[in-house]
Amino acid sequence: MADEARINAVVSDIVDGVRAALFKHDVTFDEYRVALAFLLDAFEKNDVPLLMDVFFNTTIVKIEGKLMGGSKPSLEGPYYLENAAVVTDRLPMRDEDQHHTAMQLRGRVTGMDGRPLARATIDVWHSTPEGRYSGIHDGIPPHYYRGKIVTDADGRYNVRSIMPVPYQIPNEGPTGALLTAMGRHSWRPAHVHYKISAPGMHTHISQAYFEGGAYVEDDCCEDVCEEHVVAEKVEDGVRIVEVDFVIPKA
Ligand code: MBD
Ligand code: FE
Repeated sequence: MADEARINAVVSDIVDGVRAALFKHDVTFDEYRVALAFLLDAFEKNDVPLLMDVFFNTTIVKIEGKLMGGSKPSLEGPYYLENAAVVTDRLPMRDEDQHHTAMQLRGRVTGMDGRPLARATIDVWHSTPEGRYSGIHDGIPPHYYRGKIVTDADGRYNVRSIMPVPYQIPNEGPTGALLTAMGRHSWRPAHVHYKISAPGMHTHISQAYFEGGAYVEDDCCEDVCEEHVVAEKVEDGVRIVEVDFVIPKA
């Protein structure tokens, strides 16, 4: 993997691309100093993961998806927590949140050969109704709106939660300030995160978005692809989020 020719080819092309942009816009030394100060600030404030999520992570995810085959992957984002509990019918939530619009996460996990993946683990996590993440932001117990679902013998999963909302990425930090300075917003459409693992299989990371939802066409992280937008479907007042996954071998 770390062969010299490849490293040289990739890094040289990146540098050439940046240089071409600098020449194209006659970037001045004052602007160069602002950029350098920005990078140092982003490192110091641990904002580099978010910066990479916004600008480049999605590109690598697309490449990886193309190389692996199977369902298209998404960004993992910064808010996955490893030790969520196994859930069988409903994600844990605050009592006062139970009146929000319910959603049902369901679907089927198969291998590339079409056979069901039984006992695969699907970690799901999503925002609270006020657009925060449990265990990350203040005031929400860490296990809320998170859980590990285990697929049945037919590879199926089926679990209830409430609808997430659009999420504004932290914009008081350097990355948010950069987006603002560019005249861009820092919102993501409402989304559900999935991380699927099964022995011998590639760990698949995905997100689902809601057709017609705010920012679906204008995600600040540019992660949305057509395959991940779930069509509007409501059964007895419950928004159905039906997503099947095809997982390649590791
Ligand atoms: C999120 O919730 C998210 O999913 C991504 C990709 C980036 C920042 C916050
Ligand atoms: Fe998220």
